Amino acid sequence: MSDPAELCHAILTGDAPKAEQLTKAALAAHVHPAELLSRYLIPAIDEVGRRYDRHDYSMTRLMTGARAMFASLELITPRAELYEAILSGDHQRAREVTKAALAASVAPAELVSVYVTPAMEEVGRRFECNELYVPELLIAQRAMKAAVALLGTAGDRAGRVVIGTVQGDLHDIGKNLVAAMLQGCGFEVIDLQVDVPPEKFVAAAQEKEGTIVAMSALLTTTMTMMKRVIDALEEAGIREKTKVIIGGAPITQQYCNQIGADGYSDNANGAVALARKLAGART
Ligand code: B12
Repeated sequence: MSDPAELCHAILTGDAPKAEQLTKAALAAHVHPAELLSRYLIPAIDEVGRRYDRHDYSMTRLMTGARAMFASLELITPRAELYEAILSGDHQRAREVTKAALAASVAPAELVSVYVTPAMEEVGRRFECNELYVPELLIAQRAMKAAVALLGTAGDRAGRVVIGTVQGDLHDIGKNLVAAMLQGCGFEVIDLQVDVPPEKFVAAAQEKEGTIVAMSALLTTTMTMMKRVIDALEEAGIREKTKVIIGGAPITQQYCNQIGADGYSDNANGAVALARKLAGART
């Protein structure tokens, strides 16, 4: 990755194509848009202004500096807005901004990992600190779903994943993020939603050989259902051909080993890496 600090230089020298290229590289490397804005774009354009005031820069150089800054800003703004739209539960805005980002060829996986997931993690954090309550949580989730619904799937399927929150458990924010991320990375995702009994996981896995079963659990009382699902896959005679990945706040690698699952991750990016590895996919 190029150093985002070079972005300052591109703006100071009025090199718009370079500013665009560096911004794209920084966003792809998950540098947060707010950081790009506050650490690079604003200081650079301030400096251009100062040089103009000191008569070091001509009006033409001021204008080319501004053009380079706008080339970068145009790439940053709509996506940063997605984070804000989800956080504030504005589902119409979330949809509009996602459409605009997709039209500008932003990769769906990048939208999910850099904007949607951090926004929902922040929602979860605020909920826990009583900074927001269940209605706001659900409204934010609706905004997230509005954005994710537009992402579709990439052309070639990287593999098939059946995902759900285990029986007795209604938490679905993390599960939805994992599903969205997998979908954004080209997997065919069958979402069984929440409170999913073992036989439903088995039936969905039986539909196609090589399916990955992905389970989410947020309660210590429901995480034991994961083992029940693995046993049910065994009983149905499809465990060998069915990979199992698990996650959720109380889950650990140790628990994964203990119940004989094939992989665990504590985040949505990790879920994709696991699924790719297990599907032997090259995406
Ligand atoms: C939001 C929330 C709720 C919401 C859920 C809304 C919804 N639609 O999901 C509501 C209000 C409904 C709720 C209800 C309850 N909740 Co609650 N809830 C939470 C809270 C605050 C945040 C969870 C969340 O969404 N986090 C944000 C997401 C992004 O993180 P995540 O789910 O962990 O997912 C990430 C990773 O874990 C991973 N991941 C997740 N799934 C998967 C799957 C795979 C395959 C992989 C690889 C990775 C992966 O990737 C995700 C993205 O990064 C947690 C506290 C916490 N910190 O976890 C409590 C918490 C989970 N809840 C708790 C409890 C007790 C309950 C209730 C029993 C409360 C009650 N008395 O009624 C009920 C249970 C209802 C039920 N039967 O399920 C406890 C659980 C305690 C325990 N150890 O069992 C917690 C930990 C709160 C606490 N500190 O006590 N809850």
